[in-house]
Amino acid sequence: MLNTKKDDFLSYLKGKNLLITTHDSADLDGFVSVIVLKFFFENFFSNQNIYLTFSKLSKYTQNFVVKFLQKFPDFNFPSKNDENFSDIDIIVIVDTNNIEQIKLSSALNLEVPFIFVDHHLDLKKNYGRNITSLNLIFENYSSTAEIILELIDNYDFNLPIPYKYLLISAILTDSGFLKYGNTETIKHLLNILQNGIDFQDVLPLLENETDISKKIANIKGLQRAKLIRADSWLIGISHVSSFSASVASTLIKVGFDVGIVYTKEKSKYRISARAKKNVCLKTGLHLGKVFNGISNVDGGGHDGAATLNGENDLERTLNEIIDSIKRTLINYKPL
Ligand SMILES: [Mn+2]
Repeated sequence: MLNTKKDDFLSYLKGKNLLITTHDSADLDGFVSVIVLKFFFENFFSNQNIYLTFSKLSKYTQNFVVKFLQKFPDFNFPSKNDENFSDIDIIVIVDTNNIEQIKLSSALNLEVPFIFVDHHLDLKKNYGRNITSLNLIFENYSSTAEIILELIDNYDFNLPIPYKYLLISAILTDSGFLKYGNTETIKHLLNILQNGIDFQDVLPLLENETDISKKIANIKGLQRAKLIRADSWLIGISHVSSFSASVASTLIKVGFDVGIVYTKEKSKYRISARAKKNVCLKTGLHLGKVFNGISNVDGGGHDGAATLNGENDLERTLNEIIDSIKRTLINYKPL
């Protein structure tokens, strides 16, 4: 990240009252990015209010918070959301660049500008109030936490140990424990870890006891899976009533190259897809771009993971997705 970019970002925010938030059902990366950014701003700036707010935390994040507090009982997570937004000058939105994923009507109704700090595909949507020149959107980072870490690192800022645990946890989960990471991800981890944190101490915080409803969703999703074969590629389609992302990952684990799973409630539906990393690298498949290219829906994501929300027309959308994925896979000619 260019230093001038960081300097511009911070000098714009200096002296302004800020609200930091993230996408709905905040995952660990979104949650941690908000917490660490608030801590940094509070120490870096003076005489300005720094608020944060969440619409909802994901179940995984909630479980993490419980375990984290057993390890650091004195750590002060914000006990409740800041709700008085009357003096906010600007909103910093982390871990998404899609306003549709923010479920905070009271904050969004404020007529104030906002800036994105994110590592997802830059949707380049033209939101009138987004100061695009100040956005820190870098698709080559495997987590937003790494962008925040680099920002902080520049200013010789000493982060207390619990905050380091938070950042490591976010980087590990968002990079799929490095499966989706790169050399920079490892450098970022090394950077935090070398100051006296034992890697093995972090891992227990990230263990996930799968609850029974998720297990059942995974099993039912597998039972209902339909196989579509395109050349030597295997695409799996299934449906569940919740946990579609987890089920899509499960499809990949059992042998599908691409897993597509939908949930439907009345006319509204949600589609999650996962693809094997090596399939994306080989064929150029980018699920985020596929989803973003479907008309009349709201979708996006990464090459190997994407989500879409739509209304009516589930069949049409599914067919469009399958056709687009098939086309990319079939066009691939091994050297
Ligand atoms: Mn993220």
